[in-house]
Amino acid sequence: MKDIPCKGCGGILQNKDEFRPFYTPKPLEEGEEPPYCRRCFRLRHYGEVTPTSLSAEDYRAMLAEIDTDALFVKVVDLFDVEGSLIPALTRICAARDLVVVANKRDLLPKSIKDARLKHRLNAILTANGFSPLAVALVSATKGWGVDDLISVLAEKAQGRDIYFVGATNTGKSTLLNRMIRSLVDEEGTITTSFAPGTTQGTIRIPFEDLALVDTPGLFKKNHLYNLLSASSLQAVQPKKEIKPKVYQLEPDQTVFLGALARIDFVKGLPSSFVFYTAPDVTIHRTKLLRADDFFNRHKGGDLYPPSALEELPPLSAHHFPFREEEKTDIVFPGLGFVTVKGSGVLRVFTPKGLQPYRREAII
Ligand SMILES: Nc1nc2c(ncn2[C@@H]2O[C@H](COP(=O)(O)OP(=O)(O)OP(=O)(O)O)[C@@H](O)[C@H]2O)c(=O)[nH]1
Ligand SMILES: [Mg+2]
Repeated sequence: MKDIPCKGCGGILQNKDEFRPFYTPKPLEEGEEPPYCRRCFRLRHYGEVTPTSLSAEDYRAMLAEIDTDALFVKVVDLFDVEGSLIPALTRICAARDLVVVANKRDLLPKSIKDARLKHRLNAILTANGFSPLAVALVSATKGWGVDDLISVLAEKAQGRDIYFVGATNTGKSTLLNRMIRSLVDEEGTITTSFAPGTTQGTIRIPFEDLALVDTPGLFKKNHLYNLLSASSLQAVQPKKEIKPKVYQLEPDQTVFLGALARIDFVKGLPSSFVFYTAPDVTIHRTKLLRADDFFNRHKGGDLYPPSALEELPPLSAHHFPFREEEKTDIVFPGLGFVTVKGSGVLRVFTPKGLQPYRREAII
């Protein structure tokens, strides 16, 4: 029998072994509408997540099969731009016609100008070795920019197949479902979820003279989702426009982002700090002198996430100087970022496996 992919995640369905991936209890008939695999079924009906992962080898094998002439659409997450670039994709994308889509525009404040965001994005893309034919800002969940994106893609594809690639959880499948809705006025059937690793194989959606193809995302190495439980992972992902929290900080003060990051203002002049994180992440200011004690007493409680039951690796320190002349972001991939204006030095603690980095402010 020919391989029948699950219409939710693209994994090849089987009905022999319920302990192996892509099991379905339903009979598999060629030519019939394929069922969902059990994992997609549970995800869609009960929000239950069964973790899976695609090995780097499987991923390379999948990419190797893609027609070299296809148009690539690389989807990045505006809440974690650099994290979702994935260096491994630079070389693959360099050889292709590429459009970059920056998704989740709805999470960043509406007050920021799109032109500013695009300008910063272009700078980041160039610095990372990407030279796309076009860059688009969209919100797949809200549908913002999706019709414009469709026109851009139609023009650049010229009848070639279009592959949606990128890091896991950037919203590739959500975007495709949204495009399907715009194009044929029907709900897309691809499974999406807050958990990384939702799409497991390629999903081809024929449209007119070409096909739109969803692909599994690549896992990010340095990322919070490698450390957290499902519920904490949900807590750190903002679902709607982030309301920035503004603090004026003095040297010798500390701010905690849950128990996932500790920012010590070790020296400098009083400066402004604007935090962009999900509302469920507690932001707590204290005196540097009291910080150790506070952390030990309140991690997993008042300092949430993680929950009290989750053991995280020990914290390690990173130092970031910042200067008056430029606004700087300290980014915690997956957790958010803080925009700093002023001058001084920060000492930042994060659990091993969550590597903070610094960039020129994106906002
Ligand atoms: N706020 C917001 N969330 C989005 C947007 N697009 C997708 N998401 C959310 O991001 C999460 C991941 O979406 P998916 O579409 O499953 O991501 P993916 O890139 O297909 O992920 P993989 O299949 O694991 O590679 C889900 O919780 C989506 O609801 C968006 O435009 N705005
Ligand atoms: Mg997907």
